[in-house]
Amino acid sequence: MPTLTSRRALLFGIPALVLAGGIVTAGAMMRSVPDNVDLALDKPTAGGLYKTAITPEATPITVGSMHAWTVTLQTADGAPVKAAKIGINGGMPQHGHGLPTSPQVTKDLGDGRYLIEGMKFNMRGWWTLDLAIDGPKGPDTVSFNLVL
Ligand SMILES: [Cu+2]
Repeated sequence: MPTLTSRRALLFGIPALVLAGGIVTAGAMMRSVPDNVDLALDKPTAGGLYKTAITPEATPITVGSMHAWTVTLQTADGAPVKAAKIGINGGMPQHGHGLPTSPQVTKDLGDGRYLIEGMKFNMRGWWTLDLAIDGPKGPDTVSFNLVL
């Protein structure tokens, strides 16, 4: 997935930029992201009930702009999960704050795909995007990491 490559480049590029600049500004705001953060945008849920994937409507994701994502849900054996309920939460683990907006599923796109609208990331750094899924196999959760 090309977006993964560019995110990796960004992840390792930030410390280099800070060094090149010669100045570390704003202390905690520039805290570096741990090297072992899993940036995969597709993964199984914590309890293994579903396979999930999230796709931004456009890349790169720009800080401060309202945008949409598509969530794809499948059962563990690959069948589309229809009529699921998805709760969305998230925030910045290193800053102790949540999302600045309250994104929601606004459309069932069919075939286990759901449109999430109202997403906004208002600063650079490490974000998590947490989904609480309630589907035919039961409730499960998944957490994605993004580095902007
Ligand atoms: Cu923050």
